[in-house]
Amino acid sequence: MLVKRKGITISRQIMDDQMLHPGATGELTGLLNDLVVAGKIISAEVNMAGLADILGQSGRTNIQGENVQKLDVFANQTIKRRMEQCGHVCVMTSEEDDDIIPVLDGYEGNYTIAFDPLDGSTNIDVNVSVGTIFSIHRRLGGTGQGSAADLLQRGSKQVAAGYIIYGSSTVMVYTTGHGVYGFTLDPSVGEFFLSHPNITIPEHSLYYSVNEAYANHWFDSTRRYVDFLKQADGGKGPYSLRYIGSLVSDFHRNLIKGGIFIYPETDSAPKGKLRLLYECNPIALLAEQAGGKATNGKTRILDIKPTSLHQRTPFYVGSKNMVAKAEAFLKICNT
Ligand code: AFP
Repeated sequence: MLVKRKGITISRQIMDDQMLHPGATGELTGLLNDLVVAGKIISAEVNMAGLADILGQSGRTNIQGENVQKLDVFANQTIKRRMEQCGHVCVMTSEEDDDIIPVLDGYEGNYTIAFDPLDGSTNIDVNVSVGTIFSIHRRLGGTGQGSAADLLQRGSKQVAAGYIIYGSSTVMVYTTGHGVYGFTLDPSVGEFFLSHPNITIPEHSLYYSVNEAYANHWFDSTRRYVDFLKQADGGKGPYSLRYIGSLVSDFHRNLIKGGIFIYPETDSAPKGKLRLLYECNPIALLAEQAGGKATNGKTRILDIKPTSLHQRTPFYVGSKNMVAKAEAFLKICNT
């Protein structure tokens, strides 16, 4: 395996990844490089948000009298445009679109992409970090336009997944199944450079992330686990709560520092809130590749067979020991 040094460019890394797969055609490399371009475009727009008065509803005009879009609409269009003509994708699904999204005729490729163009977007106008999340599968077979079936594959079949977080700096974190790497965008030259080689998530930590406002609506098992986190836990605890309300930000922090992120089922939302295809699957693959764990409480996230594009699932992800402990609580309380 090639030793990665801080400072290599993301395109170099993507090409190195390709070399790990003898016989690779370069299609995935091309797709990822186009995603990088989309990330740079969205990053520039997010950074200009306050200045350009782009916040607010679609259809508003900015101070130059131009029609402006909400950033999530902008991000969605940017990714769709890059992907529909990159020549490597056969079908897409996005958090912003009800149905599958075709690619341009003549540009069909061998991969599918599911994405959340700007997750956490309700936080944009208060300068909270938001992110683009993506999940890539190889199509089931055939040629031409892909179908929903190509998208409804298990997370364990992902060939690449990651996110781009637009925060104090823009960082792209991704995996192609050979570890997790983070690249920070240097806006002065418009290039992502390796800043976080071979990320591993600490096996244990003292952070947990959950929206406790819903505690009265959780199942007993979840409530007991979170209560446990507030106790001493043999001298390890009490744990500290860190919740931003933007999955990419919460997960990114836990990936680097360790911790567990929980979005559980509630009595009114028995499947939770987060979406399997373009939120939980890609984050779960990153977590596992970094040595962590991801479950819905009963089943490994990556083993769930999706049945619909926008299906939701309860989500417990992060440091291996903490997720295992949560699972143990859920099993005991549910029996
Ligand atoms: P938005 O994209 O609508 O801001 O939702 C963000 C999100 O899907 C995810 O990023 C957060 O973890 C989660 O919702 C926060 O949900 P609660 O506000 O219910 O805690």
